[in-house]
Amino acid sequence: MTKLPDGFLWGGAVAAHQLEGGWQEGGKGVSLADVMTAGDANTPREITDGVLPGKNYPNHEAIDFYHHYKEDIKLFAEMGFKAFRTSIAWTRIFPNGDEALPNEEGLKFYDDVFAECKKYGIEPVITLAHFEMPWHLIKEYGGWRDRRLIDFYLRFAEVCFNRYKDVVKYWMTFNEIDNQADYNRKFSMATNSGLLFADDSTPAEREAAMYQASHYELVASAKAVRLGHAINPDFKIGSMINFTPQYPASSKPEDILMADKAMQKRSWWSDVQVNGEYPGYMKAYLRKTGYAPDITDADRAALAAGKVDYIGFSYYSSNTVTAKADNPDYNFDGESEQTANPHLPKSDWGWTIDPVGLRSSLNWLYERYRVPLMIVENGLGAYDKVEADGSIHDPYRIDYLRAHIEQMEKAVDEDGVDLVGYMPWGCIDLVSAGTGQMDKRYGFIYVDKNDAGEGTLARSRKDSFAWYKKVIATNGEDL
Ligand code: P53
Repeated sequence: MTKLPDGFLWGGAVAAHQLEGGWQEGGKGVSLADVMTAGDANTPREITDGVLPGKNYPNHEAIDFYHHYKEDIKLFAEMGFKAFRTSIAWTRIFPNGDEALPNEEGLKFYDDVFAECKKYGIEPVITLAHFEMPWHLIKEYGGWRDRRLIDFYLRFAEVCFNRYKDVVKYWMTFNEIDNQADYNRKFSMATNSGLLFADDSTPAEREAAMYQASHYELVASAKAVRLGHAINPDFKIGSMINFTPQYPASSKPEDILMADKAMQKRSWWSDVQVNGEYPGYMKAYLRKTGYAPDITDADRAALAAGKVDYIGFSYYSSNTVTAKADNPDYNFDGESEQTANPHLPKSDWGWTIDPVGLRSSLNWLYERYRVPLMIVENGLGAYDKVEADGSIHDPYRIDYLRAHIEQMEKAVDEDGVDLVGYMPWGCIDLVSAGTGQMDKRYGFIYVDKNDAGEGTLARSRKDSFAWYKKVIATNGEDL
């Protein structure tokens, strides 16, 4: 018997805007991702006011999965994928977001993608909103500041649930809904919630807007869960969070409390999605800060009636925090309390590498929520070198994934965690969400395109391709 259950969903994960390209094909509308420029490890991406001449928008073409999906899914099948996580670009289905009727050509594209998966017995795992809401909803409504977004989102969800009810079973409502805990990072506020702020906005303004937007998203998510179950009772509809454990920097009680408070600041979204109500600590926080988002009794009833079936989460790294004298309330803003962890190496982009943290995370999540878990992102962004003969040796990627899979298996085998699947991020090279780079690569499959946008888009197998194929074939026994 293997350490992992039969039917374990080995696969890989991507998101529509980061690989599809075809930004103006098939009647697609302009999305937030279409107005995000390329940055790099030190330069943040810019969100421009519409598509401006002379700017580099890497998601417009991405890796052109729109025209290469058959070839790419065939390669996933060659590795033995049982599952493929992608998202549905909202703007292919509702180009502006507030139309009454969907765009048939957009729906047809995903019919074709999912049929291609099914041909190889690959289960599609689908995120509805992954960092790419219609630009029109941001310009005209201010994004998720506006309660009307709930109904626009539900229309989108309903159309997708009905159209794909016989081919898609696993759904997630919003990608990394907890990322907006970072309300000082303009980028997360835009990608999560379509919130744009003036340069002179204050942290309190941003945080208040974030709680309002998050609340509407949580109501939309809960209503989508209910709607989905009514359309097909076999659907499994999950939340999706970016799980980044917050460690105390020392055994000092104040540091431990700071770490607990930091965890709360990131965990309240999944608390609401799993338990159907706001946790006590968040009610207290909103009361004390006076942010007072618009929350109605009907909203509370909707939250209670739409609990998720499972938790999908990404895991890349851990953070470490320290209590500070000038922060007596232990208020975590995502940045100020962070400190280096001397025990952990870092990636070229400064992300800590912490495989044991994945085992702790699986335990923490399962103890707290007692619902099935799915790892829907994990991986190492790295520079790859193509050798003269075209081969790509990526032992660093294999080492990272092996170490994480080892810990994942211990969590299942020794700790009894109910884990459904493992879908490492960027199974084929794609545009980085955070930096817009192509050269921050995660893939088992190399794509010939660089940060400047040059390249043939040809696909080739890295060393990690054969390695992952063997891992899947042995259900994780031969690492
Ligand atoms: P990139 C920040 C921190 C952790 C995960 O990230 C994040 C982000 C957003 O940048 O996003 C997730 O491409 C996300 C994917 C993203 C992936 O992690 O910045 O769900 O869309 O590509 C990796 O290296």
